[in-house]
This record gives sequence, structure tokens and C-alpha cells, in this order.
Amino acid sequence: MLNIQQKNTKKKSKQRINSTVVVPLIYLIVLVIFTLINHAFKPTPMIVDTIMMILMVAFTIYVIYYELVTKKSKLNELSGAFGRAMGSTFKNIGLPVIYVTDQGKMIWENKISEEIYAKEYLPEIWTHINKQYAKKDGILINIEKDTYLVFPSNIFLGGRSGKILIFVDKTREKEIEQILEDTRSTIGVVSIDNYEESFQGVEEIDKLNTLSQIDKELVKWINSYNGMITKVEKDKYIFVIEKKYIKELQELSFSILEKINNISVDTLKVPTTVSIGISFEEDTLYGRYKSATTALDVALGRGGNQAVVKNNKKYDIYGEGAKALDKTNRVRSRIISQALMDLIDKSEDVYIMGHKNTDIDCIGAAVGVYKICEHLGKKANIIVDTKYNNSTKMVIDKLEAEGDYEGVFLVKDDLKKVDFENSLLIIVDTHKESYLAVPDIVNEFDKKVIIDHHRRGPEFIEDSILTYHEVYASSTSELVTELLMYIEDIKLTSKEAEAIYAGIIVDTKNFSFKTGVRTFEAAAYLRKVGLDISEVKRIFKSDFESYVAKVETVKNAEFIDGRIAISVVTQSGNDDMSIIAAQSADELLSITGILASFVLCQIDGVVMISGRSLGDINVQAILEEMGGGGHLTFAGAQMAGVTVEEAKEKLLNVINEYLGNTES
Ligand SMILES: [Mn+2]
Repeated sequence: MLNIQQKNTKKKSKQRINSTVVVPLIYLIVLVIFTLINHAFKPTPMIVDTIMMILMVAFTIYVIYYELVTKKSKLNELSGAFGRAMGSTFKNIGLPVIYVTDQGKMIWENKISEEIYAKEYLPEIWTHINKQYAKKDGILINIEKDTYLVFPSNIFLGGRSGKILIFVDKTREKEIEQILEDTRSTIGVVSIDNYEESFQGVEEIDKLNTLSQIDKELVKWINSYNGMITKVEKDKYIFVIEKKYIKELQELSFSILEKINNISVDTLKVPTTVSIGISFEEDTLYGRYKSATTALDVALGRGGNQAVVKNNKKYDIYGEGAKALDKTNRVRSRIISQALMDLIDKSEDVYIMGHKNTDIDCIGAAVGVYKICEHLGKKANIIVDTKYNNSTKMVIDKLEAEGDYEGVFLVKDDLKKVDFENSLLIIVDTHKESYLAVPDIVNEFDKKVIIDHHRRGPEFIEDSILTYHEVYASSTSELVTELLMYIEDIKLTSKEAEAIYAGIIVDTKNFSFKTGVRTFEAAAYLRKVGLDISEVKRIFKSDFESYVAKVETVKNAEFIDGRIAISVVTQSGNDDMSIIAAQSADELLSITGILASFVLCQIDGVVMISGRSLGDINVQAILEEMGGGGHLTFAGAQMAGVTVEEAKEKLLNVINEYLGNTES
């Protein structure tokens, strides 16, 4: 404070000295001249004049002195009051305080601020503070390792406005917060995958050996992170570690999975793998345990041999993941078959629903389930999307032509006034609510069953009473065929067998993909019923063309930022183009890192765009800009009178604008 005030008063004093000296000086000179003139023309005693002159000089000197000294001291008095005010308020406040001009120049600081405050950072701090000045609860800044909460306030001092900045040291608080976060108890659940299958028929000594090796590896692993682990069941462990180690685990991509995979590979029929679920979310330990169990379910649902960390309401998935295992025992399908029949039996009626863009596997599986309902004498309906490709249409048309299936297939509009309260909903070929043909009605059902073979994603219909979710299976049609195999006296017609068989060959690309022993056994069962293979081949060929177009579209995708995929369906003259576009957009979304996808196609001069998102990017907002609409994760647009290239150009602009807007 003294510094600044001295600087200012010095300048002002100089000016004042000038004015206070010049006026009496001129006065003095005039007086001397006057006296001399007076003395020269009118002889008076010299002594009188001399005394008069001395008095005048003395008076003048006094005036000059008074002006100089008293005015200066008056100024000093002003600045002194100011200084005392600042000093007494902030000097001993115990908090660093600085006074800064509006230009960000520091002109005063109290003693304590000298210790903590690195002056060279002031320009950065100042810009930062100026930007957020409106913040009432302080502005957080970090100076090197220290954290401060800065409270600025406007102040008008010494004829200029500036800001008082009060620094509250939050370094320790931040440290404690970090320690709390780092040491947060994190709960993990480990389970040995396929325990029964792995150890079936294995010598007891080999089994014990392998299990003790797994125990040892797991204990070593958790001990290396200063955690504790305990075995709670023959194939289940629970561990607790501090949250700070999770990052390290992730960086190593859970190498423990590989270590366990390498144990005693020779002695076991099925290699031992483990799955891990981890959670540090939820407020209570029990909540974290439950959440870790759900994460483990996700790992198992995806085929096991992987670790899933619940993080920020999402699931982070680590590890190579076992290649979908072809399970050799069928106990599960027999139990499921029985449970499903019980549920159907106890319901008033049944609705069977597949995913959007109904495909042949949906229809095949739905027909199989419909057959079980019919066998039990229950009224059932199959809900389909209004959009499906030509090959799916071929299958539905054939079934409807047979007569038995008249009125069985329903679309959204047929369901408007239906009461689902005592009905059972059987979902086939998907486990995601948003992917259902008619998602809006799902919550009207009290009882839901899921039969699916897709790898489990974060979105899962959690409240189903029976879930038959087997990722090893080639298709949902294969799973349903196994259920049918356990029901005696069930009689499939050849058209029904054809539909289910078509589901299997479409999903396996004619038995070349994900095909296991059980796929062939299911196929054999259907062929025994008697079906026209050439018909199925025709369906498959038509579907395969769509499939190739879809693969081509996915392959040609361009990526913005590595987060958004854009592609165009190039195959011309295909009636299924809009469906291929929609399915390609779905497919692109399954690429790691892709948050949203857009696929364009042109039909009869109209450009159609399908937009899909995992939820982070709002495709509805983007496609609304293009004249379309939909939902946050699922939207579309149509544009007439433009080429695909023009539409794509415009879409790119809208996306870039969207990204720019949301990220600035
Ligand atoms: Mn399928």
C-alpha cells in the first residue's frame, strides 16, 4: 500500500510544489523591486526598508514552507488513512490478500501472501478470475501443488477502482478429498466361469490342484494391491481394494484373466477362466457389492473371461473375453423349457416381440415360441416392426398364406387399446428395450421373458422374470429349437420348421459363422420335421445380398473425431436400402469408441438418413436440423431434391456445428 500511494503522491506533490513556490516567489520579486524603486525615488531611512524587506522575505518563506509542508502532510494523512484501513483489515487477517488494479496489476499485498503467492502466475490467475467473476462461492485455482479458493471483490481506493483478492487455502482440504477418493473401498466379485463343465470328469487331484492354483493367483493378485480377498463359494470370491488401484488394474487390462486362463490347460476339458465385476459407486458397501454383482452378470452375459467395472453409471469392459463357448451340457435349456411353459400356462395370453427391423431370426424364434403357446392352448401374437427386409417379408407372407397365422402378426397400431396386465411378454433376439419393435408398451407388462444370443450390452431389460441369454448360441432360433426339443408331442408344420431353420442359416451365414455342434443338432431336429431346403436357400440368398450391402456400408464408413461414423448405402436398386441403412447404423454403433452413427441412402430421389447414438450425442438434435426427428438415441430424416453428396455435406456441417457448440 505504501508503495503505490508513494508513487502517486510523489507526482501530485511535485505539481503542488510548483504552484505553491511560483506564486509567492513572483510576489516576493515584485515586492523587492517595489521596495528598491521606493528606496531610490523617495529617500527613507535604509533601516526601515531593510526591516520591511526582511519581514516580507520571512513571510514569503513562511508561506512557501507552509504550503510545502502542511499540504504535503495533509496528503500523507489521506494516504495514511487509506493505508491504515487496508492494513488493519487485511494485514493480520491470516489469509493472503492482494489488491489488484482493473488491469491486473498487483499494487498491494499483505505479508502472508508473500509466502504462498507466486507472483509470476498473476496474469493467468487474473484472466481466470475476470472470466468467472460472477461466481459467488469463490473461484478455484491451483498454483503449482497448492489449491486456493479466491474471493474477489470490487474496491474503489485512492481515486481508482480495483479488486481485492482474498485467497483461502484449500490445499489440505483437496488433499484430504483425494485421500478419501483414493482409499474408497471398492468391492469386487470374482467367479470361475463354467465351473461345472470345467471340472466334469476331471480327476479329484487335478481339480483340487487347479482350484488351489486359482486361489493362489487371485490372492497374490489382490495382495499386490494391498487388498483382501476371500472365497465365499466353491466358485466365487469377494475382494476389497482401495479405489486408487483400479486405474492400475485397467492399465494392465486385468492381466490376471490371462494368468488364470493359463492354469492347467492340459488337464481340463474346458479351460478355466474367471469373470470379475467391480464397483466403487453407490454410497454403501452393500450397494457397491450389489453393483459389483451386476457388473459380474454383465461379464458373464458377454461370455465370461472378462472384467467389468461399473464406472459413472456405465460399464467399462476389460480383457480379451472368452470366445463364445459352446457349452456341452444342456441341462439349462431343459430347465428353461420347463420354466417357460409354466409361465405361459399361468398367463392369460402371450405377446412375442423381437427387435426393430424385424429379421428372420426374430421371426424364426417367435414362431417357435408361438408354437409352444399354441401347444399349451394359449392365445398368442407376434409383434413385428412395420419395417423389415424382403427376405423377412417372404417368410412372414409364407406363414400367413398357410392360414394358421392369419392375424397372428401385429404392428404397433394394432396394440393401441390392448390391456397387457395379465399378459406375458416374451422378448426374442434382443435384450435392449430401445431396440424392441414397439418399445413403448414394454412397461405395461408385469411379466417379461428374454430369449437372446447377443452379447450383453450396458442396456438390459433388468426386470425380466426369466432370462435365457446364451451368447454361445448361433441364433435365437437355435435356442428356441432346443426348447422345442424338450417338449414332447409338439408338431411343427413344414412352413414353421422352414421359418425357424431360415433363422439359423441367416444368422450363421449358412453354417459358416458361430456354428457349433448344437447348431447342427438343432438344424437336424428341424429337418426331421420335413422342410423344403430350396425354399430356405432362396430366402437365405435374398437375405445374404442385404447382408453384403450392409457389410459394404459399414466398411465404407468415415469417422469424425473417431467418435461419429458416417456412411452411405451404395448398392443401388435394392428395395431394402432404408433397412440396410438402419441396420448399418446399428452395426456401426457397435464399433469401439463410436458414440453415434449416420447412414444415408437414396430411394426414388429422396435421401434418407438413419441416426443412432449410445446416448452421449443427441442424434435427434442433429437430424432435426436436417428436417427430421426421433429420439435422443434413434432418429431419422428425409430430404427431397438433393443428392446424397449434398445431404452428406450438410450433415457434416450440422455435426461439426453440434460438436463445436456442445464443447466450447
Ligand atoms: Mn439373431
